[in-house]
Amino acid sequence: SRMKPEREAAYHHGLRACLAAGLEVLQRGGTALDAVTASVMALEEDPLFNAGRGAVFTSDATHEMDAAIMDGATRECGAISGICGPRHPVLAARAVMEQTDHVLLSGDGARRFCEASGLEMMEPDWFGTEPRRAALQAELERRRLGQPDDCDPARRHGTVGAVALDCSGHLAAATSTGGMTAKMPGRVGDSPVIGAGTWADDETAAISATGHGEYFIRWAVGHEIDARMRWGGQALARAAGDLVAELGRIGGSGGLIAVDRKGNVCLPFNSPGMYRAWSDPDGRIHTGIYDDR
Ligand code: SD4
Repeated sequence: SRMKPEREAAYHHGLRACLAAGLEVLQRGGTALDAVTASVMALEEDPLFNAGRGAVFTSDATHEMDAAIMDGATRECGAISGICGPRHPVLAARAVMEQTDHVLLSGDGARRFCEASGLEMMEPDWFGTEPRRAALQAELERRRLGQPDDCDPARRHGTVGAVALDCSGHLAAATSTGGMTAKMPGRVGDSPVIGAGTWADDETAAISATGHGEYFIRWAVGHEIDARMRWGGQALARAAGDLVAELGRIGGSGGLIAVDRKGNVCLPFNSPGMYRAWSDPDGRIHTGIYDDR
């Protein structure tokens, strides 16, 4: 069943604004890395999406956010996992990439790194919203009653990501998430795992995934698509479309956004819907929620 028209309109509006934030960077000649950073920051700030403000709750009613960013030109990347603090987790991931010799920082050390590097930090309450709290209660109640898990994944997920190709031919990807509602404390999803939920290489594609993270890690989705393109000679649409369909058949609901070195955009998903926005080469913005093909 679809959501109320007002709510749908709010999503289209939010998606358009976030796409525009990244597109503006590209149109003035900025880098793909700066474009994906700008789009993901806008999505993190929008409480409709499950990242930054509006992140879902763990089963302990806390937030544990994951984020990653990758530069396709150099394969430099950075990620953080399991933290609640930085207003923009994607900036924390980018700081790991640019200011440390490491790729992934987690937990308390990651938090202290964010403070030391001067990132804006927020109190835990700032991230929580009423709808997320209600979703946590509903999920805990469902588990208590042993009822089947038949919630539309598009509604329970909402991880955010951005991929971009810039005028120098460089690709970049970024992903940010609160994870999955009522996840076990300490659980890490696919988003901060390079080669799973986040990937970019100028020779193949930039990829950012959403969905049931365990499947996306086990099938190494980002790197698998890269391999099918690089060694299998497949086009992005084939490699990504097939893999997302394969995951759907074994219970791994979700989807991804991707762009290749030629600028071909591919947005496959096996769930009833996936919030998405993309632009034509001429800068025209499109948005989508459900599978309306
Ligand atoms: C995760 N892939 O942590 C994320 C969940 C997600 O919208 O997509 N939520 O597994």
